[in-house]
Amino acid sequence: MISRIDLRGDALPEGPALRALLPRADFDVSAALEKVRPICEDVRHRGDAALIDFAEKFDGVRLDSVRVPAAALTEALERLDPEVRAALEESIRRARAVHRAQRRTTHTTQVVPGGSVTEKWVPVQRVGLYVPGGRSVYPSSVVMNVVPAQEAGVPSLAVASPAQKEFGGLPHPTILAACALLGVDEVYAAGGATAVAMFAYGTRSCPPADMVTGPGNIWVAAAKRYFTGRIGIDAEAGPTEIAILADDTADPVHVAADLISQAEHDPLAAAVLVTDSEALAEAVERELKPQVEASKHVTERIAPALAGRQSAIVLTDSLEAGLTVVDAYGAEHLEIQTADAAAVADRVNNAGAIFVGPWSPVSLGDYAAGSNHVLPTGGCACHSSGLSVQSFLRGIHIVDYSRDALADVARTVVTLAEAEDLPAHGAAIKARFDWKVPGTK
Ligand code: HSO
Ligand code: ZN
Repeated sequence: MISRIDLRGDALPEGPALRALLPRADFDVSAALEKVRPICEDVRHRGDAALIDFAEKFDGVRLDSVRVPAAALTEALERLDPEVRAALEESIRRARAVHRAQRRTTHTTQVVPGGSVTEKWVPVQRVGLYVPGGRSVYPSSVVMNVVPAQEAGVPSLAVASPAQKEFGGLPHPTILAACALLGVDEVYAAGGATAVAMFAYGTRSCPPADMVTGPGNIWVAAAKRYFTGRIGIDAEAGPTEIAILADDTADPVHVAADLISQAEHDPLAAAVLVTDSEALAEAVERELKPQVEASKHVTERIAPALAGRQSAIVLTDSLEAGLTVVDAYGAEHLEIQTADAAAVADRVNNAGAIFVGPWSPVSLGDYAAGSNHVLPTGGCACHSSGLSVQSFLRGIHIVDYSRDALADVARTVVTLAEAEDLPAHGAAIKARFDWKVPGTK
């Protein structure tokens, strides 16, 4: 059901050597890149007509237009199950509270009298949010993308999600309802790489965006990579991951349930338990079987995800060694189920999000902790963070020096310019002082 990696006995290797021993899915975005290139270029040249053709090819439905009419959004919200509506509202409320606190304020540093640098935070002006359809229809991901963008003050926000044949070519009604609940009225029926290309190049019905965010499959990741450097992207989201660092105080029933919870996403999803307790490892293995059998998406996702090379139970000599392992792994989600969990969590350097103790499972964070669930995967947690207000902001430095303040530092600038053999840089300073910068040639 799940393999074991026994790292007990010898000292742990370091860095890449340790990472090579740890489980991880093959997620080869570069191979997919070649396939998405012609799709993106077709959208560039034929715009809406290409989007309509691709929806017919990939989603099996012929659209009149890619833009979702306002009435469809209102109707979807009216028809939304009141209990789901209330749950989404609670999720939004909590996410707003957390993300509002991430807002940045303009800050001025008075470097010298008469010389200041102000850092002004400006939102990205137009953002396209991609929301997957098909196997994964996640209104919660609409919340996790839209809320930080709104809290950052992004003035123009559009959502794209694949056309669904069974809903007459509209995106899934729960996605539409979530958009309506969040006040997003610009929505397109476009899927995968075609949606990313629509936002990147713009079409007659969809103005181009400065940035595209949102989860997606390998085609979405490949399209994002195709446009890297041309538009902003949040991250190339790969299959989801849960790592659990646990000791013998952890409850194997909870550990097994949490591993399964993320395996439920994708046959390539990773579920990794790192523990210094052989007894816990055995108890979790025993517990997995009945829980997996009792779950809904066993054959198509959970069983292959747990059995895949990306999932394992990793045994270590100590909790200390376990900490080294989870830091080397850099999980998207890391649960700490140990004694004194908060202190252990405090020592972790690499994780997309950390879930502390027995009452903070990843599922809570997926929906209603207030934290964001768009997080770095594939080890990217070692250098990147999850989606936040900051993802949608740019800090612009505003430099404002008086004549005296410039005169005061002129020699420094000219000296450095000459040291770099860039005399024209120095000349731009000298010209302002009749070429008489004190102490320079
Ligand atoms: N665990 C996923 C997000 C999600 N879970 C959406 C349920 N719905 C990646 O963080
Ligand atoms: Zn999830």
